[in-house]
Amino acid sequence: MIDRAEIYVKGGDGGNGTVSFRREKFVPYGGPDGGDGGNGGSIYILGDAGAATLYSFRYKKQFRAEDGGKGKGKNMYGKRGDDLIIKVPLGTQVRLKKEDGEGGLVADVVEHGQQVLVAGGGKGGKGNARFATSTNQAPRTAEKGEPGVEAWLQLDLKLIADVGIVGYPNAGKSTLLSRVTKARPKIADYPFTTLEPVLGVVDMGERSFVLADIPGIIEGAHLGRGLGLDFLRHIERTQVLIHLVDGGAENPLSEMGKVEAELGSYEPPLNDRPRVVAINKIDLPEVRSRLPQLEKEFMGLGIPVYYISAATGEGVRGLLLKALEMVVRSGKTGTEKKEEEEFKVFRPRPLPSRKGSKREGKHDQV
Ligand SMILES: Nc1nc2c(ncn2[C@@H]2O[C@H](COP(=O)(O)OP(=O)(O)OP(=O)(O)O)[C@@H](O)[C@H]2O)c(=O)[nH]1
Ligand SMILES: [Mg+2]
Repeated sequence: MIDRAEIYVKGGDGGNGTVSFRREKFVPYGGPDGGDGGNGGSIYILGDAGAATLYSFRYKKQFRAEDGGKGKGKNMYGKRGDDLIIKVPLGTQVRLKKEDGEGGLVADVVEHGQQVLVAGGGKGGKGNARFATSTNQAPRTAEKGEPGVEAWLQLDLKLIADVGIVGYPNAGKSTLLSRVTKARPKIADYPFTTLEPVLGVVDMGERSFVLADIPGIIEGAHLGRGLGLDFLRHIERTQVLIHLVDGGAENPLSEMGKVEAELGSYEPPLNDRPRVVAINKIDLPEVRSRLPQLEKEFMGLGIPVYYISAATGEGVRGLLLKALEMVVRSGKTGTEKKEEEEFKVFRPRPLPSRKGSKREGKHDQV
């Protein structure tokens, strides 16, 4: 899945104004009649509920709106350049890329039909007809069209999940997701099997919610250890977290503490999110035999703790019901929450010309 893409956008240039004079029979010196150039087309980004990924931007990265046409004689305006619309999935954040790294947020596209101007077309130049004055009745000047705005944009697709599963590598997060949804993430008994978030829909009869499995988190992840913490941006908007703990770990409580510390050092901190703890792998005899001890240790946390086996399904339904209840209690689905946020429409200024510049996106992931 591609969750980040870089694209180049350029509004169409304005058409040049024209120098022209009327030519009529019996009128030796006709007045100026050079028309204005047409405005260049603009580029808009449009939220499209039918789009699911940023996949298409892997192949097409450059977008140019049509240039405005040149002005013509007989006071004819040049043709206006056509606008170009780029459709993106809901949950896409658009940032302006600058030479010195990431620029500001241009838009947060969360609604179907939401349209944001990202590169305005240049204005068409005035034709010489506009420059006629009483003292200069035959002006030979016309304006050039303005160049369209150009910019590099970074698109980030924020997955919109209601519940996120966090935990140490190997805790069984992907096993849990595959148990309760149709998603089929890779599962293996080595750390960092999951390299990027995977989503699935949990069908609970009358209601359903979206569950996200994300990569494992280890101590020092905020410093880049393991797979780092970047992927947490995918669950910034989840209402509820399931903290999954491997019941067979040497010290499950301290493992959980390490992950919590990392969630706290992420910006924005995620450790104030409503959460439920699930101790996994209770089907293993060595885990089952230490259950009384685990219950004692985890009781003090003051949050709901469930004992489950993602492999056999034992205890899983209770966990899901609790997660659903917490989502419902938060009163917001991922989609509703976003409507409260403010959207900025940003109009980038023209960059110094970078004609013909080609850059490959650095952040594409498969
Ligand atoms: N016995 C038992 N094994 C489990 C259970 N859940 C997961 N496992 C095993 O634990 C290993 C890790 O499972 P994953 O689901 O890949 O763990 P993960 O948390 O997604 O790991 P990362 O993606 O690396 O962070 C696999 O070998 C699973 O088969 C369980 O409930 N019982
Ligand atoms: Mg996994």
